[in-house]
Amino acid sequence: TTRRGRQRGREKQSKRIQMSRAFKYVILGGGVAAGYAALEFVRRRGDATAGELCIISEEAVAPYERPALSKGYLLPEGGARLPAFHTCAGANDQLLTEDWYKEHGIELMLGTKVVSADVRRKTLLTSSGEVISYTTLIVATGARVLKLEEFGGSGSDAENVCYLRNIVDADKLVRVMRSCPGGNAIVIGGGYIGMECAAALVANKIKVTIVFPGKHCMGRLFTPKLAEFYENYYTSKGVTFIKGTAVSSLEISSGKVTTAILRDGRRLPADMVVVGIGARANTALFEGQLAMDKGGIKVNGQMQASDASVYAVGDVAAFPVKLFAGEPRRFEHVDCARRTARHAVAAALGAVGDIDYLPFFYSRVFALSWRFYGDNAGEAVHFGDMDSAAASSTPKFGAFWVIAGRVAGAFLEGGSPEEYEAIAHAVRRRAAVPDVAQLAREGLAFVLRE
Ligand code: FAD
Ligand code: NAD
Ligand code: ISD
Repeated sequence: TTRRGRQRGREKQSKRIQMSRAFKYVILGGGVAAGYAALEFVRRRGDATAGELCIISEEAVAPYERPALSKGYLLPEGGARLPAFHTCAGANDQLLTEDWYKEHGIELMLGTKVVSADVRRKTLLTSSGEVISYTTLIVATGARVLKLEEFGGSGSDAENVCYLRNIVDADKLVRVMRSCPGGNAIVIGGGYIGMECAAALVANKIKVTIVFPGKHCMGRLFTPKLAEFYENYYTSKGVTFIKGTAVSSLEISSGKVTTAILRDGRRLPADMVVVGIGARANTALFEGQLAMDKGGIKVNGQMQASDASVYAVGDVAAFPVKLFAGEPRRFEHVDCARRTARHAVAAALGAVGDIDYLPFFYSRVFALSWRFYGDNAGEAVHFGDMDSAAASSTPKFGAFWVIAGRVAGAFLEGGSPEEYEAIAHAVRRRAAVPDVAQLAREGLAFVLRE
């Protein structure tokens, strides 16, 4: 190398050094888990947090309650808007605006993507070329949407095709929805996003057809019988279900989808398309560096990864669930993000016991609202009158899942706080079920007695 080459190398090196910063704690990701982790740091360390903690987020805004995006954010009028749903509003806790992070000396690096991570050196490289080093890293990178292209489809870039993961997606969805009042929406996927967005589209007076390959909606959680109730309810609101098939292609004209073509050749007119075909945990930065499991980063009961300086929380973490005999599980639900985040911070700051997590998922659509606790494995025992429930304005019904004579999971639509508490408690203590027929007959009364 020439002298000039060496000089340039030194300049580059010193620029790099200038662009390096070190923090004791770094949270990678700025979603739900990051917000709850930050609050936990401040609660536990008070002013000592100042200057020690950095959050790096690809998103342009401070951590917010992602669930609001498919619910309050999509209301036709008076929709939820930031700053009202920053974390930790969803847990009725403190609202952490950007100012809150400033006030507590927490470095919030927004609009900054981490492009590579070096676990051995304890460094992260950002899209702006900055090197951030850490003593302890909390990975909270969440999950990304699966794209049609990953299943051999196309059309994701069309002006009226919407995904929903972040606030930029939600703004596009609102824009597109408002551009076609009274129009036709094709919803691809009958999971959480498909069902919640379909309800929001109906509220916005858009005609909805949901298409998915499965036999019934919410295939990861619902039994066929539970699904039947919700499908009937949606149908009564004007939604059409096309099940057991898929959209094979989207016809595009002037940058917009005009028609969805099904595998069997059927052509559905489309003014807009919403795609909700699943998510993948954002693990790529750590593949080959940390142990993986269940599509996520494998952690122990302290939320600590195979490298002791790294913790993983939220959607990206596969952790042992005591209630399931320590089996590692990964959940893509907000309660898990909140609790694992708090637990990781407690663990990183000192000794805590291993996490003892009761899985909890929920959804709210139309005037309906359900909660689920535990595991949907084993024999499903339905309760409540699900047929007349459809006619009721306040339906109440559900299911227990029973494994080896004990309650393993419980689902309840339309419960009161006391009833939800009772089913959660039954799952938590794995209530004995001497007679499944009695459980079906008694339903909620069975757990309320305890
Ligand atoms: P996220 O909240 O997704 O946050 C991940 C963050 O990491 C994002 O800010 C992302 O930009 C950032 N990031 C990723 N990679 C990088 C990188 N390389 N560099 C910098 N930043 C990066 N769950 C429920 O239980 N109930 C609900 O009603 C519900 N509704 C939902 C509605 C929607 C529309 C969605 C998308 C999810 C919903 N969920 C719901 C799931 C719940 O929101 C997630 O489980 C939760 O957000 C997970 O939190 P997290 O912090 O792990 O990930
Ligand atoms: P999902 O896994 O819940 O549902 C995916 C749906 O897409 C299923 O109906 C599946 O049959 C269908 N599907 C799969 N491949 C398909 C294909 N090629 N063509 C058509 N359909 C296909 O995922 P989602 O609804 O996209 O949700 C994404 C993430 O957001 C998940 O992590 C979910 O947990 C989370 N989320 C949770 C909630 C909640 O807990 N209330 C609400 C919204 C989103
Ligand atoms: O958990 C949630 C949820 O379901 C929402 O809609 O948080 C949001 C809002 O309650 C936050 O304000």
